[in-house]
Amino acid sequence: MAVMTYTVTGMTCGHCVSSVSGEVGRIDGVEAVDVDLASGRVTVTGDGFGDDEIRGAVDAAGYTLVDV
Ligand SMILES: [Cu+2]
Repeated sequence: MAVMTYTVTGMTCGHCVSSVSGEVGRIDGVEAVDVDLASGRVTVTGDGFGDDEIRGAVDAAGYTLVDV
């Protein structure tokens, strides 16, 4: 099981958090998504997902993944 941390910009409220959690949570292999609104930190737990898939899901939700 891998735990990856990403930074997402543009989230301002609980609705943003649930949009990002929903899109990222749909990716195959993702078991859990934890979003910290204050820091923009998104922690993803699971197996077999890639950074590009996370980026795509964050884009689809309307936010931006900051390059690590
Ligand atoms: Cu919002």
